Amino acid sequence: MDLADYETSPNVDPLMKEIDSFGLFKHVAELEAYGMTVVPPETIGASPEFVERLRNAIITTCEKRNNIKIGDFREAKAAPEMTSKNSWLLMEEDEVFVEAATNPQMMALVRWLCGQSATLTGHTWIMKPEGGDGISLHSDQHGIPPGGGHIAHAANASWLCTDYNGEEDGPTVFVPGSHRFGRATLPHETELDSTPFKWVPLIGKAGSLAIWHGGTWHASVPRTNPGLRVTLVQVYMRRHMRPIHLWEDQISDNLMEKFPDLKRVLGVDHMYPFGMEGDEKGRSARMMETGTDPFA
Ligand SMILES: O=C(O)CCC(=O)C(=O)O
Ligand SMILES: [Fe+2]
Repeated sequence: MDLADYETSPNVDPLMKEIDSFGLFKHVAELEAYGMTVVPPETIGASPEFVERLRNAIITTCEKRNNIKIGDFREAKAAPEMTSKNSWLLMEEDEVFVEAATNPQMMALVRWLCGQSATLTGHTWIMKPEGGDGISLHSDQHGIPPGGGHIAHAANASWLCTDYNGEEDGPTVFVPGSHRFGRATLPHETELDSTPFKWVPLIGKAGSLAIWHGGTWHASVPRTNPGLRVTLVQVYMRRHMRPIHLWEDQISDNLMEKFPDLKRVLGVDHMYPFGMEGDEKGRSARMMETGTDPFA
C-alpha cells in the first residue's frame, strides 16, 4: 500500500499517483535537489510528429507576424532581432500550443512545483540563429523578494523543439541548487564568465521538456552552430497576489492625471500584462529589483 492510498491529502495524493504512473519520480527528485530537470521525449509523451508540428507552428507564426522567410530550421540564417519579435501570445495561432500547454505529464510536474491551482501566465518562443547572443543569469520569479520562501512561486516549462547537443547550440544554462538561495541574482553574479557559481548547459533532444523552479538561476550562451535553436517557453505561476481589480479599466484618466502618485499606488505601471512584444513598455526594472531587495 502506498501512502497516497490512505487518501489523507486530497491535493497531493492524486499527484503522487500520476507521478508514479508516468515514471517521473527521478525528475521530481532532480527538481527538489537541483531546481531543474530535463524529461526526455519518450517519458514526457512527445511524439516526433508533435515536435515537428510545434516547431513548424512557431516558425510559421514568426514568418507571418514579422513578415520574414525562415525556411528550413537546420540552415536558416534569419537575423536574431527578427526571429525574436512579437513572440508572445501564441495560443490562438495553432492548437498545438494548447497541446503543449496542457500535456498531462508536464502538468504533473508543474503542479508538483506550483500546486493544483497553477496557471499558465504567459508563453513565448525563442528562436536563436547562428551568432545569436546569450543572456545573463537571472531568476524567473520577478517580484518575489528575498524572504519569499523556498516554495516555487513560478515554474518554467520549456519545450525543446530542436536538439541541444552542447554549448555550440546556444542552450539555456543553469546554476544547480540556486532555487534554494531564495533571491534573484545581484549585479556582480550575473555574468557567466565571472560569476562565482558553477553552471551547466541544458542538454536534450528535440521533444524533451526542460522544467525548472522559478527561482533557479539560469542564463543562455551564444549560438555558434548553423541553423536555429527553437524553444517554446511556458511560464506557470501560483494564483496568489493578483490584483483584485484591473484598475486601468476602472479609473478615469482624469483622476490619474489629477493625482500624480495614483498610477503607482494602483500599480498601473506594473510589469505585467505583456502584449505580443513582451516588455514593450520598459516597465520590468522596478519589479525585477524586488527579487534582491524587499525595499525595492
Ligand atoms: O534559454 C534561454 O535562452 C533563456 C530563456 C529564459 O531565460 C527563460 O525562458 O526564462
Ligand atoms: Fe528566464
